[in-house]
This record gives sequence, structure tokens and C-alpha cells, in this order.
Amino acid sequence: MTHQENGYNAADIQVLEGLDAVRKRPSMYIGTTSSRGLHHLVYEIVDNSVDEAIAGYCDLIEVSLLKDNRVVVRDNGRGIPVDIHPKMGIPALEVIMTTLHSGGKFGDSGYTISGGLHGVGLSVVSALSAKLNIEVARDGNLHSQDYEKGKPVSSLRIIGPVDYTGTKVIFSPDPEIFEEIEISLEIIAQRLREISFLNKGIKVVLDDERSGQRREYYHTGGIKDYVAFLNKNREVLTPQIIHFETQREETVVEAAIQYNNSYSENIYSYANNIHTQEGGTHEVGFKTALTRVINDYAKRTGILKESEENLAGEDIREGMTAIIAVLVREPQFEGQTKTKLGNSHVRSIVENVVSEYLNDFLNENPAVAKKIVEKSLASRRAREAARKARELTRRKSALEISTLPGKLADCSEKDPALCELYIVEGDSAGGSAKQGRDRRYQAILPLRGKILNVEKSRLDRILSNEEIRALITAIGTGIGEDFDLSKARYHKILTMTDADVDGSHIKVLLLTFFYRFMKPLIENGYVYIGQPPLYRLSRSSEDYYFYREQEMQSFLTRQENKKFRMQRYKGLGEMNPEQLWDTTMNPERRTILRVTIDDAIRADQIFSDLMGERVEPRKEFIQENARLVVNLDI
Ligand code: 0R9
Repeated sequence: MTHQENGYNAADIQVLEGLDAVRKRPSMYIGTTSSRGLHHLVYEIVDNSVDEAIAGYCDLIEVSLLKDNRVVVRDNGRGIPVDIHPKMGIPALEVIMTTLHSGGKFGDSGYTISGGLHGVGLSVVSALSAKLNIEVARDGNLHSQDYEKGKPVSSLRIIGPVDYTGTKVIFSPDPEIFEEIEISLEIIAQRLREISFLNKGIKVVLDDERSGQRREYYHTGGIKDYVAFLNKNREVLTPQIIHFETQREETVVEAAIQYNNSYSENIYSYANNIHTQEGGTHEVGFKTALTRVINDYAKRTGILKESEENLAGEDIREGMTAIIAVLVREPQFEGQTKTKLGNSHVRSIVENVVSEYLNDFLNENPAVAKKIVEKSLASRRAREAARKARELTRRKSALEISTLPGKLADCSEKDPALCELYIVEGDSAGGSAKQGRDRRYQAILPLRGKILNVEKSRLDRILSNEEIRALITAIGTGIGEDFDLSKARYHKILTMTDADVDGSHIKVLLLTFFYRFMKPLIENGYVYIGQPPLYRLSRSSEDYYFYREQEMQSFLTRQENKKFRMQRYKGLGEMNPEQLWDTTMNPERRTILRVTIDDAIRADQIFSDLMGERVEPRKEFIQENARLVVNLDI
């Protein structure tokens, strides 16, 4: 199809605003200027290529991370139009690059079906890049133009003839804007993998020239492959993955489901390639249909007696891994992080589609259906037993009203908004933290190191662990159905663990625990990771602390003639109270990382892999993931 047939016309591009605003207030456009915002730049560009792929013109997207913090994104689509914009008198490409919210109005091209809200696009990336070069192969020629801080510093020129089409963007994030400019391979890899699952048939290549690693993501099975990937370390209940894809009116619905014998529910929903962390109408429709269809089936076949109470949704979802992905025209994103799908008609569309397909599947696969219903019944029994146990402890705790755990060194301040709780690994570090803290507003709860050794236990059994119970009492909110955010005794809850494998485990366990039982704590930004330093360099009375080896090395190369004494901290216990205060607890000097739902989801995945039934190369796995856990700190 040529671009004329497709209806592109340079006059379609809407011109709205200039770019100065972006550099003045970058977080308005990319959320933050931290590592998260930095990675967002890459997503913005990749999203353009994905749009082109969804429109059916592109099947290869390549991302390269270069040594000098430059990033290259390349696609083999039609190339951005380069003809002169009739109103502006400059090439359409330049209009796109220099104006905010510019973009085509492409009635039938498929563009309206992309994740528009997030696609603040090329102009924003250009504005926040020290340098950017864009190359377009189109109409038989390779075109190129350079930009600095959003402004063109050359005209669009033809470099030579080509016999292919596509777009290539090379940019260097501006260090004046971003707190750091080093792109993480793992973070980009995660998003590219997700993109390849969600858009089957697109090949996505990630090349890290810094480490020489190259990864390719290509999934012909789409979200079915995604579910298989998520369940790879789990014992699955049935080998089949329930999968269906269809279009109703203008909405495309795709879902994939497979049960495993764990106790957690893993439903990831997407709308137009965007992970809808806060759920929304598609997820509600999916859950409603699932609960109804399974109950109908259970009653119809007599596995559940007519007189018995229906299975609850959460019983049916226990042990379920599912992806629900929709493509919606003009998606509305709501919620705190704009990751909740709001379009109300999507709910009934998804509900109908899932009901029909799931019903057919169960009728055609009675053996699978029976396993699912039996699994749900077992979940119900376990839930009822747990509820009884909870009621018992609740009655008990009503008697011993608010006895805080003995190990907790509480703070004197009573306003929770000002209070901080440090969860510290190990009694000895706990002791130092108690001495080093500012006791007015910092409370310390030491946790014994080995709490993760609750081998292979389901997360709810961890609740019977004494250390975890102390944590629950100290925080004050209760858990699960009883959770009440307004009862939180601290608005900052920080983990402080050693920078080794055990410390990583404890961190993963705690984040998983918060995610599963105290999710609003994370959603409201109450949970943080404290970062103790790894090295200290000292010279007479000067001390320098470093959190990464690389930071220390580059400091040392800048100090050629000076001699330092180096100490590597193997654990928090090696730090005296003053050092702990200076480096990790003093609000004026410490660096702490706020945990997001995304981080918690990754922790949850690592946790279930660690605890999974299939324990083959556990040691290797742990070593591999110790790195991953470090990368959780974004
Ligand atoms: C490497 C990153 N890739 C991109 O940023 C990219 C944008 C883009 C694109 C089109 C094709 N490929 C692209 N890659 C395109 C072409 C046509 C119509 N719509 C889109 C066409 O040939 O008719 N564009 C995204 C916005 C625009 N182009 C436009 F507004 F300039 F048209």
C-alpha cells in the first residue's frame, strides 16, 4: 500500500504546542527524571515502531544500547513522511519532531488503536536529549536530520539512495535533565519481551554493545507463549493453555489461561499494549465471566450441588495465570497512575466473549474442567479454614489490645505521616540501627535473617511466622480483607538488608508479602528500599561511601595521587551506629528507593520461582536472580 492509498496527508498533522515546556517541566511529560523516566524515553520511541507494526507495515524492531549512553531504535516500517507540510512549509518529519502532541489523524490506518495516552512521542524524547539523529528511509532515499535539546541543528538532507524503508532514531538522554543516564539492559529487556508477547509475529532484537549481549524476542504464540513463560518454573495443573482471540465491534479481545498448583493469582491485563496495573473494565468483565461460567459448569455437572453456595471468584482464581489483552479504539486511562482502563462498553464485550469461549472450552475438555473445579473447591476449603483461624487470632488480639512486639523499638512521634519504620535484617544490625537512629521519628524492627527458610511454604503459611506477625502488628493496618490504610502507624516503611543473596531473599519476601497482603501500602508509596553502601574509602578524617563498585572505581581514577583505605561491607552488622546513620538512615544523606507495583510484581515472580515446586537448578537460579533483585531497585 502506498501512503497516498493509506490516506496520509501532511495537512492531517495537528500542531499544538512548543517544546520549551518539556524541558522546563519534564516530569509533566514523562512522569519523573529518575531512572524510570530515563527508560520511559526508550519506550516512547519503541511504541512508535510498535504502532507501525500493529498497523501492519513493520515486523522488525531493533534496540541497541551503545557504550556512550546512546540508544538506537530502528524499525522497518514505511518511514516517517518527509514531504513538506503545506501549512508549516517544513517537512512533516520536522513538524513531528518539534511540536508537542503532533501526530497523524489516521482514520483507517490503525493508528487510533494505539496506546495514545503514553505516546507523547518523538518530540518529547528529542527535547530531553542532548543530541538526537533521525534517519528515514523512504521514497527511495535515506534522509537524515540532527537535533540538540529538541532544536533542529541541520536541515533534513538526503544522504543517498536506498532500496528499503524504515525509521532509525539515535539519541543521548540529556544529563542536565536526568539524574542518571545509564540504561539498564534488564529493564529494557523486560519491556521488549512483553511487547513481543503482546504482538505476535514482530521480531524484537535487543543489542547491548556495552556487554556484548544480544537477545531476540519473537513469539508466534503471542500471549499463549506469555502464559507458558510465566508458568515455566511452576507445576501446571493441565498442559493445555486455554486461549482465544476475537473481535467484537471495534474491540479486539484476547485471553490466555493456565492453572498451576501454587496459591497465587496472576492476572496481567493489557489495553493497547499498556499494562493496566490498576485493572479496569476489561479485567472486571473477565473476572465476572470466569466466576459465572465455572459456577454454572460445576452445578450443571453436579460437582457442586445445587444447594451449595457458589464458588467465590478468588477461589476460582487461586493458582491461575492469565493474560487478558484488549485493543480498544480511543482508550480512556484512569486512576492514580493512568493504568486503569475506563471504557465502560469494554466490560460487557469482554464478559460476553470470555463466557462464550470458556463455556465451549469446558464442554469440550471435561477432564480439564473437572481439575479446575476441584482446585477451586480445595481453595474454598483452605480459605474457610484460614478465616476461622483469623477470627480466632482476632478475638485473641482484641484481648491483648495493641501489644506491640517486644523487638520493636518504636519512635516517640505519634503522627504516622512523620514516622518511619526500618525493617532491619539481623539482630546485630538491628542493635546498631537502634543506637544510630533518630528516635523521635524512626522505629526499628529487627528481623531474624532466615525467615525465608520457611521452605516451599505457601505465602499464607508465612503468616504464622513469628517475625512476620511482629511486622503486621508493628505496621498496624491488618492484612488482606481486613487491611485498613488509615491505621498505618508509619507512612514510610523501609527495608534495610545486606547486599548479598540472603539480603536479596529477605527483600523479595518482604516485597512479595506487601504486594500480596498489604497492596495499598505500595500503591500509596509507603514502601521503600534503604540502600546501605557497599564500600567505604577513608583518608585521614575523610570518609567516602559508595553504593556500587563502578562508582568507587571511577572515584578512584579521579584521585590518582591519593591513597585511601578501603573497606568492603559484607553486611550491615559491620557498620557502627554512626556509620549506619550517616549512610543509610539520615534523611539528608541517604538514598532510598520507593517501591512501585511493578517492582512488587517482579519480586512476586522471583518469589514464586524460588519457592516453586520445581527446584531443579535452584542454586544456579538463585545466583542468577541475585542480580535481578539488585535491579529491582529502580
Ligand atoms: C524508530 C522509531 N520509529 C518511529 O518513530 C516511527 C514513526 C513512524 C511513523 C510511520 C511509520 N513508521 C514510523 N516509525 C508512519 C508512516 C505513514 C503514516 N503514518 C505513520 C505513512 O507512510 O503514511 N509515523 C508516526 C507518526 C507519523 N509517522 C506522522 F505523523 F508523521 F505521519
